[in-house]
Amino acid sequence: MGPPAGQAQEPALPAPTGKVVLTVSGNISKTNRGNLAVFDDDMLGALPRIHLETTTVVTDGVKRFDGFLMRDLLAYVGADGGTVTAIALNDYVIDIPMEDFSRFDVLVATSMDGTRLLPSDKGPLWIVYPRDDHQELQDIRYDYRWVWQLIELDVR
Ligand SMILES: Nc1nc2c(c(=O)[nH]1)N[C@H]1C(S)=C(S)[C@@H](COP(=O)(O)O)O[C@H]1N2
Ligand SMILES: [Mo]
Repeated sequence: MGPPAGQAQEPALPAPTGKVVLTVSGNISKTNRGNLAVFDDDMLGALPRIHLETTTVVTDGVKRFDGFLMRDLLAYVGADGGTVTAIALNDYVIDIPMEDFSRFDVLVATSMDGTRLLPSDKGPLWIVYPRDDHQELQDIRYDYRWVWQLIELDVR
């Protein structure tokens, strides 16, 4: 017998060589460590680079964020589901509907105003919504989803 229908193995992702900064788990078809997709800075840097400028509820004035689109990351790991659970270094956990990432250009930011985000201050990664471009996003429901110190995404 061949592999069960629908369980065809996708090509594996490259393996990280540096420190792992992001882990993607759950319903993904591309992996590089057991059932997980783990990323170091170089691997994240290979995703298309995007920037956006927006105010935030926790900083003053307009900030420039550089990073990659959440939907590009999710496509890269072959994510299939309705919800992404974002998990932070400080144990903050929140469910985000996957449709946010098709409806809006949601960024996973690696730097703010040209400086790499560090775990001591909102890093290594910060989920950033294009808040100033959409009135709908200027709402507490979305503020919850701006997870800083992001370290893991679980797709369900
Ligand atoms: N890692 C992490 N991200 C987080 C939070 C948190 O506690 N930890 N709080 C969330 C909430 S509840 C809101 S409203 C916004 C802004 O948080 P603050 O107003 O408590 O600073 O960040 C979100 N991102
Ligand atoms: Mo909040």
